[in-house]
Amino acid sequence: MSTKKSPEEMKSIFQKYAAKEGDPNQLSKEELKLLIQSEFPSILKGSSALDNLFEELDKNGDGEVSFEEFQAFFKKISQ
Ligand SMILES: [Ca+2]
Ligand SMILES: [Ca+2]
Repeated sequence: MSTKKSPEEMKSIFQKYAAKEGDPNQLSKEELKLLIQSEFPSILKGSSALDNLFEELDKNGDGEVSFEEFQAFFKKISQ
C-alpha cells in the first residue's frame, strides 16, 4: 500500500484525528498515534518511533501538532 496522499486527503485525515480530543485543530500525541496506526501503519517501526516522530513534528514544543507542523510529516512520507 502506498503512503502517498494528496494535500486534500492529508488535510481531511488531520482534521478527522485532531478532532478526537481537546483542541480540534491540534493533534495530541495520542491522536497522532491513532492517525499513524490507522492510516500509515508501515511508518511506525519500534516503540520509540512515535515519540521521536512527535518530537520532530512538534516544532514549537507545545505538546500538540498543528496542521502547519503536520506538513513536515506530509513532506516526509511524500518523498
Ligand atoms: Ca485534538
Ligand atoms: Ca506544536
